[in-house]
Amino acid sequence: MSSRTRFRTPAVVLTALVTLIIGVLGIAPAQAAVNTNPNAQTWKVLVGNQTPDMAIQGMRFLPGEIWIHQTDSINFVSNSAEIHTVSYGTPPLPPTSIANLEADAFTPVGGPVFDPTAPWTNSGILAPPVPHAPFIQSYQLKFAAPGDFTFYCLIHGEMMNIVVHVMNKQATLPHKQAYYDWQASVQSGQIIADGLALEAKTLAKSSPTHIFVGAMDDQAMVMRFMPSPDAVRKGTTVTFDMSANQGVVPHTVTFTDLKQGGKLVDSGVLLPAFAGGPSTFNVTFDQTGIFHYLCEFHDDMGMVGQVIVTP
Ligand SMILES: [Cu+2]
Repeated sequence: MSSRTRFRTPAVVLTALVTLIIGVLGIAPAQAAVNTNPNAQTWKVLVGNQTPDMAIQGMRFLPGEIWIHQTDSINFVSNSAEIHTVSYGTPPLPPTSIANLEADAFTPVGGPVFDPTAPWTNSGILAPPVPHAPFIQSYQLKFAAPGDFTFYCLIHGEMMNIVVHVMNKQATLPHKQAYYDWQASVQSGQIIADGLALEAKTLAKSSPTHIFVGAMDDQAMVMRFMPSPDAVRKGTTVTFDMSANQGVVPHTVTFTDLKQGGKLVDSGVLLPAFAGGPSTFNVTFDQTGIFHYLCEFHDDMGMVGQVIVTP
């Protein structure tokens, strides 16, 4: 929780106060105040994006490349329900197990000023507020020295990266914030279109006995069971399949009202085969009814399904 407090700098409040005081005193917008600290700009970068129903999750920093002055700050703002980090240094690879995820991604490392000589800088988990979870909604980092630095998301790997070009104070920057905002909205649309195409492609490959558990390419994830709802005859075996995920993501198939052998049917954690699996889960429906299941990691994004079993 300390990280959450630490990165919530009072800069915005101070700026508001200064504006208010200037307003009260009737002083013209003070150039002098600007000149005393000409590089105190805070840039905004969105982390991830999503459709309103959360089915499509984008895995990009928006923008993915930014030019700032030294002593500027970047405020990385969570923009999706999927969790992300802002990370620099080693370990450079996405975690392949839940244990690694907790050890590396969840632990904030570093102070409010970026230190490129430190072995490892990490924001902790950026996500919407979740009760009792140590998630942060934004992460502000100040850049003291010039250089080119590539940050990435520890959860989604080096493909989700942002290159930060920190220029000296005299350099002319190529873009203003408005340009990055425009670029972010264009790219956000492209990522969502890609995710929707991936969902359609995955659905086209599916069948009543072959349900895909999510899908993922290099920039978008589909947080859905495809197809759902599904309908089969009693006695049918249905395979739940992780193979549409080209990146590491855990899902579960957890039934809430289908018991077999006295227990609710539950796949446990599924992973894509290249990440060690298990990547498939078979269920033989031996009773008629409507059975509901969910992914324990992503049900809050609407990753729930149902199977209708007829005689
Ligand atoms: Cu899931």
